[in-house]
Amino acid sequence: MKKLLQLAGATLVLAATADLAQAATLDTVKERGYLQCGVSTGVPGFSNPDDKGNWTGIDVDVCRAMAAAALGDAAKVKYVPLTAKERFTALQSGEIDVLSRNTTWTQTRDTSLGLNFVGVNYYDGQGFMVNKNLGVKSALELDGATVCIQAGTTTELNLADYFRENDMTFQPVVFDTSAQSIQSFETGRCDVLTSDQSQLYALRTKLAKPSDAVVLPEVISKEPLGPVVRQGDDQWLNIAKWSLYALINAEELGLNSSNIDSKAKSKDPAISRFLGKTGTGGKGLALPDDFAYQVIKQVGSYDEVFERNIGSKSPLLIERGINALWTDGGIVYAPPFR
Ligand SMILES: N[C@@H](CCC(=O)N[C@@H](CS)C(=O)NCC(=O)O)C(=O)O
Repeated sequence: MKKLLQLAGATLVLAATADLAQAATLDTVKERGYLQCGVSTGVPGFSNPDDKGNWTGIDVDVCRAMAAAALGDAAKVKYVPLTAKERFTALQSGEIDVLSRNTTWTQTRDTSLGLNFVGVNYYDGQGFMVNKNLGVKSALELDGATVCIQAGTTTELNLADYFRENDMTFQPVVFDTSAQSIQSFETGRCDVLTSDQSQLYALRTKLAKPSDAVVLPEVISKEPLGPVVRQGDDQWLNIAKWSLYALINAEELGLNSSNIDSKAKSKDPAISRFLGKTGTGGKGLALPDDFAYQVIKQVGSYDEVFERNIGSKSPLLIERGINALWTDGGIVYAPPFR
C-alpha cells in the first residue's frame, strides 16, 4: 500500500513537472499581464535596484526586451532577486519565466537541469581582484591566498582548477551574495575576490575607495553569460532568442531608439523586414509583426544597452572588446531577420 502511494506521489510530481514544462509560457505571461524575470540580488550594470526599487542593467534590459516583444510594454516586468544557489530552482519551479542573471552557459547546466540557454548577451571570463597594497601583479603570485567566492557559481570549480594546475593552494571563504563577498574583501577577510571580470569591475564601484583595488590581468575561464528558460516550451525559447537577436541586429542595421521612427520609411529591405513591414514579422512567434520595433523603440539597440549600463555612459567604463559586433572585430553575432 505504502509503495503504491509512493508510486502515485511520484507520478503526480512527474505529471506536474511535465505540465509546467509544456505550459505555453507566452499565454501565462499574457494572462498575468507581466513577465517574471529572475535577476541577481545586485550587480551594478547587470541587474541592480536603485533605492526606489527600480532595476537597471544589461540583464534587466533582456527582460524589458522580452516584455516589449510579448506584451508591447517594456515596463511590464516583475524582478525576482535570486542568489546564485537559488536561481535554477526558481526557473524550474515556474516562479520566474526567464532567468537573466549573469549566468554562464555551460554544457552541464544546459543538459541536466531541464533548462535551455537562449544565447549570449555578454562574453565574460573569470578574473581576480586584490587590494593594491598587496603589491601583487599577477594571479600566479597568489599561492596560499584567502579567496572570497560565491556559492553555486562556475567560479568555484574554475578557481580550484586554476590553483591546482599552477601548483598553488588557497583558502576559500564562501558567501551566498555578492554584497557579503565585497564587504568581506573590503574588511580584509580575504586577500582576493574572484568572479567574472565584469562583475569585479561592477563590485569595485561599491567600495569606499574603488581605486584601492586592482583587477589582475589573467582571465582563467570562458564565461558566456545569457538568459535561460525552461525546456519544453519552444515558442517561449524562440521569443527569448528573437528578443535578444533584435537588440543585436538593430545595432548591425544602424537602428536605435532615437532613429527607429525616421527609419521606418527606409527602402532598405533588411530594415523593412526587421520592422515587420515585409517578411514573416512576428507570425512564427505568435507576436505582433512589429515586435522588434517595440523592442528597439522601448529598450534600444545592443550598443545603447551596453553603453548606458556597463560602457562609456556608465561608471563601469567597460570597453566593447570581444563584445563588439563581428563586423567591428568582436564576436557578437546574431542570425538575421529574414
Ligand atoms: N557567471 C557565474 C557567476 C555568477 C554569479 O552569481 N556571480 C556572483 C558574483 S558577482 C553574483 O552575481 N552575485 C550576485 C548576487 O549575489 O545576487 C555563474 O553563472 O555561475
